[in-house]
Amino acid sequence: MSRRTILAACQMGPLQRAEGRPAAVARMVALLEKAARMGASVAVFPELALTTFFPRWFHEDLREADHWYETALPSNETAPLWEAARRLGIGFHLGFAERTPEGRRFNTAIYVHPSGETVLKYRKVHLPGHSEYDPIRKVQHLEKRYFEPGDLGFPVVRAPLGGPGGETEANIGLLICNDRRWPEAWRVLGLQQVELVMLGYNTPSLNMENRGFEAHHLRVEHSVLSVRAGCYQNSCYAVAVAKAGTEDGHELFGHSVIVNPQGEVMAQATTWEDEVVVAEADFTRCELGRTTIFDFARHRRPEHYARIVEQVGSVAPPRWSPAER
Ligand code: CDV
Repeated sequence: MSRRTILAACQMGPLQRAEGRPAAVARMVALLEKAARMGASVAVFPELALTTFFPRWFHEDLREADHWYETALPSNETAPLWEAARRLGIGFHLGFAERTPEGRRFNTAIYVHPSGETVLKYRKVHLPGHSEYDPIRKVQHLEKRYFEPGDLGFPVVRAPLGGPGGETEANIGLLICNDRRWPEAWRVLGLQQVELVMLGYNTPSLNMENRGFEAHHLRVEHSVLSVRAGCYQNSCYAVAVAKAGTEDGHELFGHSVIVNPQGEVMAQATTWEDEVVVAEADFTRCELGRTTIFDFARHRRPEHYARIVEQVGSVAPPRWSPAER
């Protein structure tokens, strides 16, 4: 069985608040068609790909925000995406806001096999931002208001990708946006021999917290740095995909990347618009790191990692003082 396949990052340009799902889905179908023409077996779309990045808008009453969420997929409006995947024989990753029948709200991603079946579901664990209106911020980031932390952990599954022949399998894991900055999330995937991490993001090009200066170019640098480190330290590929451009006056950066298990950027988007970039993965390349420098079974020392799971915030260290004479 071949272990080679072509991965596609399907970056999306901005979606304005007034735009509906049909406009987003039509653009996604066009991106999927382009990815298929470029030989891809799997296409990765951004976080919350079906709407504008709505957590920048404050709703006092949560029910006013209900229209941003999906209650079932595929729906009538999103069905063309599933139909296109089946027609093209390509798998896809989709980020969306999920409202469950019990009324719970999650920032969710799924990997869908070309047959239309959902193979893997993940709910974002690391929710950035705040839950109440914050007058200090120029732009709100209300993910903690609109979502609860994911309750599915970080699952990995071995599953077929699509593409010509559809024969390539990979150990697949998902992260969402802010998760990419947390080494704990990558390591939990790495401990399950993940080979392909798919993740989408919506990241403002400026730090809006106004609690200190962050140089603008470092916003992109920190995103790419996090994905490269995650791939290298866990011997996996990643496709990290932006929703980019200016949404109702608010900039999100692009720079979607495909990264290999050595932590090298294999392909990078160059616009802040709808754009497809592809790179060939050879999953046998995940074995080098996994069997040498990051052979976890031989080298990890979990007896010294207790703080990672027992402690949440950092604590100040004891102060050294000179020995008494
Ligand atoms: N959607 C996100 O999770 N965005 C965060 C921003 C707020 C820093 C990110 O980590 O990119």
